[in-house]
Amino acid sequence: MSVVALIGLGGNLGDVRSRLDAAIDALDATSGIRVVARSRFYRTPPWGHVDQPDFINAAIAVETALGAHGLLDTLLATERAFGRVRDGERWGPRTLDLDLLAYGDEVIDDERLAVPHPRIAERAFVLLPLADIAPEAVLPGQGRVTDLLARVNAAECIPLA
Ligand code: A4P
Ligand code: MG
Repeated sequence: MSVVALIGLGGNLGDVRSRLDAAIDALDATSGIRVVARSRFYRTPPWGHVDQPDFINAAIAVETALGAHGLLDTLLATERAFGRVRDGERWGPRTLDLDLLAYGDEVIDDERLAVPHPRIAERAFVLLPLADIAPEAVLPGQGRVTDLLARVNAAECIPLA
């Protein structure tokens, strides 16, 4: 039994592109996870606290035999392995951020996990890479990726060569 999950990646400290590449490879090498699609990289202006460096964002689709919470644990462990230090500042600078955007068509909202990720519809830096890999995906409670993307301002998010 395998489920397709969508994962958002981002960071804005150090050599982010290399780190995102390495994180994607590490996830693909994890038992029970296979990367089946990856987006382009985008340079995106910081959302939330704007007084910090630009981010690089991407998205991947994986087929996974892990449950949603097991997959979240793997994402958190991968963040730690790639040097993420949690200093408690929400929306502050980070080396690697991995968000579970969607897990099949499941809706989960408990103390550890909210899926689909609750803020996708507001975020061009999530929707633009998602539209590369899953334009027709319908996020339960939010809508179709291309429809959501049409409603945000993505003009300042630049695909990298
Ligand atoms: N958690 C609950 N649901 C999820 C989920 N679907 N995916 C819990 C991942 N984690 C989830 O995460 C805190 C806890 O959320 C986790 O331990 C998990 O149990 P965190 O990554 O420490 O929180 P955060 O990232 O500081 O806060 P938040 O609200 O998740 O921030 P985001 O949404 O990750 O945003 N601007 C640009 N341009 N690009 C970016 O990538 N990222 C952020 C951070 C701000 N501005 C940005 C970007
Ligand atoms: Mg996060």
